Amino acid sequence: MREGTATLIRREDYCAPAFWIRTVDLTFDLDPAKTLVTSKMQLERNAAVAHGALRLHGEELNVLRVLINGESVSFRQEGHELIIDNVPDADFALEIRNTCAPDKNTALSGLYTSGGSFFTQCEAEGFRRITYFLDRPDVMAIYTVLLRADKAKFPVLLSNGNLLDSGDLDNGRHFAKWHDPFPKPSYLFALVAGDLVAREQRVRTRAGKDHLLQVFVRRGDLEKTEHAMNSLIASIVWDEARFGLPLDLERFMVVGVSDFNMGAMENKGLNIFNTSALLASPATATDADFARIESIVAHEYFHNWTGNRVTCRDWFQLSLKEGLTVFRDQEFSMDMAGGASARAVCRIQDVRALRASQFPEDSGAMAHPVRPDTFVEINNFYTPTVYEKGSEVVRMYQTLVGRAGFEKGLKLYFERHDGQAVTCDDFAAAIAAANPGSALSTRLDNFKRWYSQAGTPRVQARGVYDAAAQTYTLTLKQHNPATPGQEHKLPQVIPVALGLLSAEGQALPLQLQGEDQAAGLERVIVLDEAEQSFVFTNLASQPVPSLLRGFSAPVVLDDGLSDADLLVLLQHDADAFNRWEASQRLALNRILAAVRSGSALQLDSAFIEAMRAVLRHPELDAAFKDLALTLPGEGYIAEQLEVVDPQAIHAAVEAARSQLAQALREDWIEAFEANQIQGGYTPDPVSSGKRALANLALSMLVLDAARSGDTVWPGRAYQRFKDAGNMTERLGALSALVNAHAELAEPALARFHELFKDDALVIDKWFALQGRTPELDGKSFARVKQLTQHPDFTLKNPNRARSLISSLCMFNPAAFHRADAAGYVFWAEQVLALDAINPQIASRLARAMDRWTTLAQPYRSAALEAIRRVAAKPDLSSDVREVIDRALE
Ligand code: 0A1
Ligand code: ZN
Repeated sequence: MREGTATLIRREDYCAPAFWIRTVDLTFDLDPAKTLVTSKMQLERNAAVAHGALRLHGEELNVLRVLINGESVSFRQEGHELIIDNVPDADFALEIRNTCAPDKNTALSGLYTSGGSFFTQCEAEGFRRITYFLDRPDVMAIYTVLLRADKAKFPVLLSNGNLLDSGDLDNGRHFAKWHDPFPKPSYLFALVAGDLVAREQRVRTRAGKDHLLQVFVRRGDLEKTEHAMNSLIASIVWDEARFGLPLDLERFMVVGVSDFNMGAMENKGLNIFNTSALLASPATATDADFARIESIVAHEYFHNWTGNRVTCRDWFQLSLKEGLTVFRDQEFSMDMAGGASARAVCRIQDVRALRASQFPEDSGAMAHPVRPDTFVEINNFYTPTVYEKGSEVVRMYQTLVGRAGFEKGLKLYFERHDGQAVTCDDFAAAIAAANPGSALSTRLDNFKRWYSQAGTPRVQARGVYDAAAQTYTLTLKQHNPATPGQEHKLPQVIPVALGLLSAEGQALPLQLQGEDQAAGLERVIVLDEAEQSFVFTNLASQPVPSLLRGFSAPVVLDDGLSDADLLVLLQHDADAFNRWEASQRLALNRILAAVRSGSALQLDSAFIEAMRAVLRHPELDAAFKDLALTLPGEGYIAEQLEVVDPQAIHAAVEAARSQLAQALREDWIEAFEANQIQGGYTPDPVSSGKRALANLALSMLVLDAARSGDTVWPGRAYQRFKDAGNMTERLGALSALVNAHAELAEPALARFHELFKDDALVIDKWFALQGRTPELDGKSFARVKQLTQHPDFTLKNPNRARSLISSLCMFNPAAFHRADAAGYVFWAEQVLALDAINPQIASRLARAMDRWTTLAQPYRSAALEAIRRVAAKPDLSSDVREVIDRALE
């Protein structure tokens, strides 16, 4: 969509559609240059809505004919609408014939080609780029799809549902006819046509039904699909066991494509995946890739119920399906991880991701509620707020009604709404109705502010111990800072899971004033006013509070704890999340103090010894040690500051890393040696935790070598890089060399490229590593600029564009925010270049400037100039225009 047609869409303006489309018969004569689409629909006027014209959506289409009940009718085209004024009152048949140009579709929305095959992406509004339609999620129809194509070039023809028929046609063409028995919105339509091969597996579900599972990929990639297939089977088993939700189709297909805007898409029975979220082998994918694939395969599969069987009434309700489905995939990953410690590691990783991406969003120019009130371009709202914060909101329902209560609530939700397009309010009502009298149901209106108020609430906690009365009074206050368009916020419902520890680290029984006895060692208190006090009794000494355990609400907590308190928590807290949190707070306090005072960071021995104790701890898992010893990210540190100087933050973090590297050198050596894995590769949590810690240790040792002049560890890293039996260790060793700017980095990078030059996903890692290399004297930035000229680089492939450009602009603050503004100039150029190819990808890159108003000078003025340069381009896409306008508001 280009300028001039961009309008602000408001949630409060929702109107039911004037027509329903009950069935759609689509015929595709597939040709990359010009595909012919014939759509035969059965329509019915919505009796609840006044008479009016039929207005269909369409973009970049060439209409050939329009028939109603077999007769040609006159129609008008206005902007992106095709309008038919004279429509019968009774039900009628509408036939539209049009063409589209898949080969020219670089936006990757609608029908497009990639690697010589056809794919579709219809969420959110891509179907209107295929044919004219009421392309909105509350219009649900039953689809029958006939595909016709050249048999030699496109031997595999897929669409949603069940295969009815297939066979040969004249002129070397063939056909396949598919029927999906479930009514669905157009955003869940999909087709795939190409030269693909499949891994197949038959499974039997609890009800005794047999199903065929297929994972389609390009020839040569088949051996990289085993992990995805296993993940799919595990997802099917889990959803039946945990929520009683079975697979409802005879056939469930998954397809990989290398040009894709997002991770994957949940089209009914035909999920389409970015190959980066599907393909894995030990030699080419890291532990993190294996984990990501498992979670995305699960996510898309889980959408079959939360998204497809029950869908969204309108796009403002996006978090209804996304927040809930992220919650479900996070729960799945935790259950798959196994024991308490591995579950905690999953939780820590999820929270770290939330803080790195959603917290900045919530305090930046694009801040929006989980259920937004307005948008220009819905594609701009597939955000960490809608997804990850949305998942935290669903998690709070579970915390407030309990696990069993949440399962009951979900059951009622499906009983009430299966087959419907509904709202976040409907979801809240179902969970509350299934749990009358619960902590949720008694405060439902207040709880729903999580959907309507943007911003991350700040919670301040202060405790006062009264030795004479043996009471501890915990006072909690909440405040949600202003966000664009929302000056004043009301208090929200904040469940605070907590425990109290003695100074020696013992868990203390929790008895609130007025209670007859203690209610265990952990409990959830609910803050739902601006300020509340909770009095704990029967405490013989001043306790150390462990608050917000497991990150029980998506808030920023100021608990005012001293270093001594944090050290107690780090050593003794029964909640592994809060042990990790203590490690991060200890580090953060020191880094912030240095940045705020403008002085060089000097780590104290208390901190170093605490870190040493974690590293040497005989019982803690390697995965936990890795997370506790990894310093907070530079973006997260920036979030804590009112005025952000990215260079000062970078300098403090680098100083902390190099001092930790030096002070713990012997311990790093021991950790490295102790966490070697013999035997074959498996991506299980224990092995991947060990590899993560060994990689961290190696990076510290190579970093310290850069200081001391030692050549042994860079040499060992290079050797490990060469000999590694899996990508996690190979990339770990390569990163250690590259990030430390070691001399051996160059030959290692060259060798890596040579080894993997034919594997696009691995070459993406090669670009990303260089895009994210910590800055040293401008070298990292210069390298990225140079790499844009590399023969393997292209902006046309989203994975490749992200691997280099987003790595620099979004994940490498010290290389990006330069005093000479060259980073911002580069950003503006790339946003504009990308916008001409793929507005969705351009718009995501545009968001690198979301937080420009918090930058210190000279960055702030230079950033503004670059944003204005982009804004001055007359024909920006509405995607980029919305982001840029918001940045300038
Ligand atoms: N619904 C998918 C994500 C998705 C959204 C939009 C897309 O194109 C604009 C593609 C995929 C999911 O949550 O997995
Ligand atoms: Zn999703």
